[in-house]
Amino acid sequence: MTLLVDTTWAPASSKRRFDVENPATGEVITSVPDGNADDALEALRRAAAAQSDWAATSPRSRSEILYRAYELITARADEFATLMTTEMGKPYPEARGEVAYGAEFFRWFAEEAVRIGGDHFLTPDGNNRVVVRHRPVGPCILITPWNFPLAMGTRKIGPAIAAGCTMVFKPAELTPLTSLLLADVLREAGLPDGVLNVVTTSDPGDVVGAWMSSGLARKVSFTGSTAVGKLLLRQAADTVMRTSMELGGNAPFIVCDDADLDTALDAVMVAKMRNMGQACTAANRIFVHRDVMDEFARGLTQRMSTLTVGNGMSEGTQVGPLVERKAVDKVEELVDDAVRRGASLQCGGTRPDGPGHFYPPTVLTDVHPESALMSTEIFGPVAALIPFDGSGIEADDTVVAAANSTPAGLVGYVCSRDAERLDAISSSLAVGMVGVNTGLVSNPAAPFGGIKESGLGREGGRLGIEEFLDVTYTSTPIRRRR
Ligand code: TXE
Repeated sequence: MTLLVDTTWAPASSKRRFDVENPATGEVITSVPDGNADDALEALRRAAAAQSDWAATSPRSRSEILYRAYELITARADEFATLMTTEMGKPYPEARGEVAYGAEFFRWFAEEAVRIGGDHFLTPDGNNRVVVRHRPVGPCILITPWNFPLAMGTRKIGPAIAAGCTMVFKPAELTPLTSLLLADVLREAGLPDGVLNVVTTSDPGDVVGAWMSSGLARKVSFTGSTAVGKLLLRQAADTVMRTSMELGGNAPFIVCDDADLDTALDAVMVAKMRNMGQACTAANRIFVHRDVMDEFARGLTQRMSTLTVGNGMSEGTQVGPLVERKAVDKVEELVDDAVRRGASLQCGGTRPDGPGHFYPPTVLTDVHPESALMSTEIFGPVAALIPFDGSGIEADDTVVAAANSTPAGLVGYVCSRDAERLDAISSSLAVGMVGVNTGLVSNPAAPFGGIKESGLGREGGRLGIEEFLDVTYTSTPIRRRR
């Protein structure tokens, strides 16, 4: 495994490497090159040098590369899923789901690549002809987190290729292997040299800092923590770089008194337990109307306590390890804090002994609003239940106000049997996306993204490619006949 810079897979200039661990066992899988600022700048120079030729390729040829890559990923689904489970921990069936979802971004953007249009109109006075064009923003910096090692990459690389941008790509240090395999597949699909340059590093601040201050990149697309997102926004200001930020969430999940509880339980299990709760879309605060709280809590505890926890590669595993020891420490602290503030533990809550970074599925009821997990992304398999009271619109207003009382605004969920109520609540939630009687909102055809401190810009959907295009126009006076 090496860095991909231009045409060659190369070692880091320092010759240093860093280890990649299997979170289910704590064992080292392999090591990858530990790139530094010199490697980073070399990679970005290659991307910048390749930009004009790449922008001149036909939309059809870029589309065909994406289609081929889609097919190659699909054909190698087992290899991708095994690698992902091994370096990140998610159960193999979930990893297969991510391969399908991640590959789909390439197919979606293969279709978008050939639909980049423009506009052409006369000004209202009829004196000028305006031609509006879209063109690639230029070399892009792509930074991805570890929680969806394939899909976070394809969601950024897909539109960059479709738009005609070259790129430098830094995958998360915990999960670089899936990204290196993805780069390999893109080369096999015919991506020209220099278009995609991958730098793995254990020091993201060094590598990304060099890119941000180089003056060579025109855009940064980041998915990760809000703290790092804010840092990048400050760095981007120096060169007024375009930014797309997909940052943390703190999703409210609302169960109304008239909800179908089986539907709500199915939905909350998906919204809470997908990826062991390590998703920005994870249900973080589960608001349940007091009239249905007992039944809902019983049903959820029954489902959570019977899940099979283990190595994601073992048959029957439903819940894998968390990504690293630090993540388990954080979840443990949040649960202990909630219990100290009066929450009741219905199941889980005790970290097991033994190797691997495991934490059991946990249900907390009567979570106090001052608990740290109300304002922090739990990023673990912990369901925090908070009761709310009242009837009709009064109850809805109360729960919406509580749901909106956070700086994050990525996603929300609401369960009810009343269409009008669902519409009223979902349109009042201060979030970018709402799951209505479902726990899953992500889809390559939809514009994924948040409002408030959850980020800027949209990934996927019709808007996804626009993030990688500049809009320009020419204005030409019209000569009128006498
Ligand atoms: O995130 P980081 P971490 C949230 C979630 C999680 C917390 C911490 O709450 O518990 O963040 O996770 C790169 N300059 N999310 O520590 O550090 C890093 O190498 C440039 C939500 O893993 O933000 C990786 O590639 N880049 C989120 C990426 O940022 C830097 C997904 C994300 O890592 C950098 C992940 C720097 N100075 C975590 N420091 C979501 N939106 O889904 C780190 N990085």
